[in-house]
Parts: sequence; structure tokens; C-alpha cells
Amino acid sequence: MIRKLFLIYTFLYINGSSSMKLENNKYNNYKYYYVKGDASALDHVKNYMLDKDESFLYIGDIKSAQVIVPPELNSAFLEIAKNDKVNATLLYDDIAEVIRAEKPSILRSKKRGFSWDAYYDVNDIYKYLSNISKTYPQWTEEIVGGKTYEGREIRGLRINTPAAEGVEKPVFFIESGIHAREWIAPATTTYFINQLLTSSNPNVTRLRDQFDWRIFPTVNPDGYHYSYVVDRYWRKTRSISSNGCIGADPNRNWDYNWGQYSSSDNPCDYQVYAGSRPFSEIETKTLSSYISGIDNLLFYVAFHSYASLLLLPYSDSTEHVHNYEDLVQIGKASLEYGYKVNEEKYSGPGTAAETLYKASGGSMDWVRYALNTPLVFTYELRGSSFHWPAERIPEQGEEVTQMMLGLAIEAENLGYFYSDSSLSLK
Ligand code: 0X9
Ligand code: ZN
Repeated sequence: MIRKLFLIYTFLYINGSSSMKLENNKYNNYKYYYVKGDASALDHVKNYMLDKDESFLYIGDIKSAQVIVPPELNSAFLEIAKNDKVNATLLYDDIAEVIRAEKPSILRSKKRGFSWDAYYDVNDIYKYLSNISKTYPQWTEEIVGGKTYEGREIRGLRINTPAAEGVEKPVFFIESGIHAREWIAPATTTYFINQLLTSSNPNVTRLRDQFDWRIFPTVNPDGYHYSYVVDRYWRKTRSISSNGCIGADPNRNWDYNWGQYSSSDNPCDYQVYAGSRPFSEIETKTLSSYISGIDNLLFYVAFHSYASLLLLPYSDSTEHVHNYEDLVQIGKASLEYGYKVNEEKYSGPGTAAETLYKASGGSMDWVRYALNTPLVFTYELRGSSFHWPAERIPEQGEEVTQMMLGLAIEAENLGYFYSDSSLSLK
């Protein structure tokens, strides 16, 4: 599956320098290529380019990569790619233009406030959460799931419509935006919140009423902000290591088989530095303790991007959890519901280890293993790069709304919860 190969990470093939100096406002005329070839050829191209510019941005795996080429190195890049028989496809001629188009114009954001035709910085996302919770004070509450290195709060929204006396609804937790550059995740999550609260579709209002929702649009707000204002391709947190390098991959930092697969122990690794120890990052430490304090946690769903995949635990083993068949059945229903919206086919459901690659220290695995949470899923949302067009956020948002509906319906069918007595009193 070619798009799977697009899926971005890998510590082996990445420029490991923290001196990544590309700034969003310095991307003018940078070209964005998809490259494909055999491992040694790709490696040669990468090293050749890194020799010319130590901050050359190469994000890839064994057979393919996305590379972002400064204008003065474009001809050198094309020449070496040709010589090495590496196939380079130009995806974006000027990536700065793409990044500019992702953000709201000042005029538009002043006029319309928060919307789903542009990507917003973390403060605006938080303002949205606060505004919507004031609009629905009986149903919602602003919640704090943890803290960040730079002193932000990990803010979310609890949606818990009134239930019959003594009824405790199952909790549905949504973790989104753990990887800073995957902007479609927070945008989709706020879209979904908005659907839950404003839709008059009876399926959606029922879904809203079935659960005690804890929804966190961006659990790595420091990283997201940095990606928004400085380096669009930032993935990690923003903590400073003892050697001065910045950030750890928050999806390698959880205390489950920490540091084993697809993890780097080099603090300067641009992508998958696992941190100095499990839960070294204040974000994962505080968020995991918040999650541990939740009684009755039934669903844990994480949103990433991209490549259209549905992943199940565990991410670093092909062994199946005891209710694996149920997870597959529930996941399939979710994908069928989603398919009706855009006819987009997701791969999976299957273990992350079988569908994608082995990766250790991820949130989903810890939540499943440490807390024994019954229904745990990771979605890689749509796209073939980190740049999902802003005007198509609603498309992704509608699909995710249906996918969540599919999850709930099939889980109820399989007897994971009974909701009739607990539905909203209205
Ligand atoms: O590598 C990851 O963390 C995820 N892919 S991404 O391209 N968005 O970075 C996959 C996550 C799979 N699940 C876990 N590793 N827990
Ligand atoms: Zn991710």
C-alpha cells in the first residue's frame, strides 16, 4: 500500500539535527517532493543533501520520503536524484503558499471568529472550547487534562448531558494532536465537538447522550503552537534536553515497552526521540495521571494523520489482545459508517504492528495495557501529506462523526454498554 509508505516518521532516515532552521516564514519557494527509490539510493541522496545543508528536511522511511528543498538547492537535488535513480514527484511548488493558505486571513478570523475553513492556533482552539462551554453550560464543562513544558494547560471539553439518577455513563475519551504537525487532528476534533453539541441529527444527539465525553483537541499544545508559528513540520514536545536539543516524541514516551521500537535515544532526533525515561515529558505524565483517574473508561480514541488507517493495540507486537475480534468488528463498523460520507477506504482495522510498523511507548498501548481499557483505537486520518486542505476540514469532520457513531453502535450491539436507561433527560 503505497500511501502507507508515505506515512511519516522514522528515526533512521531523518536528519537528526536539532538545528532545523527552517521557519514557516522562511519557506518561500521551498519545493515539496515525494521521493521513491531503493534504500541505499535514498540514503545517498539524503546524505548528499545534508552535506550541502545540515538543516535539509528529509522525512521518510525505507522506500520513500517527503523532502523539502530550498530554492538554491533545487537543481542539485534534481540532479542527484536523477543520477541515483530516485524518482522525485513535485507535490507543492512553493510550500510557503500552502502553509499561508492553511491559516485564516486576519480579516476573515476577525469577522467570523472560529470556523472550519482554516487552521487555528492553540489559543483560538482554547477560546472556542471556552465559548462553546458557555453556550452549553448544562451539558459541558471545560476540563484540564494536564500541563505542558511551556506552562500551558492541556485543555479539553467534557460533554455529559444529564442522565437518570444514579446512572453513570461510560466514558469516551478522545486524544488528538499528540503530534504537533498533524493539524487535521485538532481541527477534526473541534468539528466533532461542534457536531455533538449542535447537530439535530437524532443519531448524533443519541451518540452525544450515550457517553460522558472527555475530548482533548490538542494534547501537545506547545508543539502545535511551534508548528503553527515557526516550523510547520515539528512533531515533538518543546522540552529542553541536557544537551540543549529540543523535544521528545510524546507518542514514544508512555510507560509501556518504552524505548523499544521506532524510538531514538538521541535527544536531537527530529522525530522519534523517546525522552530521557518513560513519562519524562510533563504532557504525558500529567495526561496519563488524568486518564488513570477516570472511572468507567470504555473508549479511548486517538487521532493522528495521515494515510487513512485504523490501528488497534498493540503497536509493538503482533500478539492480539483478548477482545481483538470485537475490536476488529467494531472498527469495521466504524469504517463502514465513515465510508458512506466520502467513499474513502481506510486500511485496517489491525494492530499497528501489522498494519504500519512497530512502535513502542505510544499512548494507545499504555491505556490498553496499564488501564485495561476495553475499546482502544488510533485513527490515521486522511491525506498524503501533513497538508490537508483547510476547506476540506468539514469533509474529514463529517467522516469522523460517522466513524464515531459506527464505533458506538457496534460496541452497543456487542454488549459493551447498555444506554437506554442512561439517556439524556433532556
Ligand atoms: O508513529 C506513530 O506514533 C503513529 N504514526 S504517525 O505517522 N502519526 O506518527 C502511529 C501510532 C500507532 N500507535 C502507537 N504507536 N501507539
Ligand atoms: Zn501522529
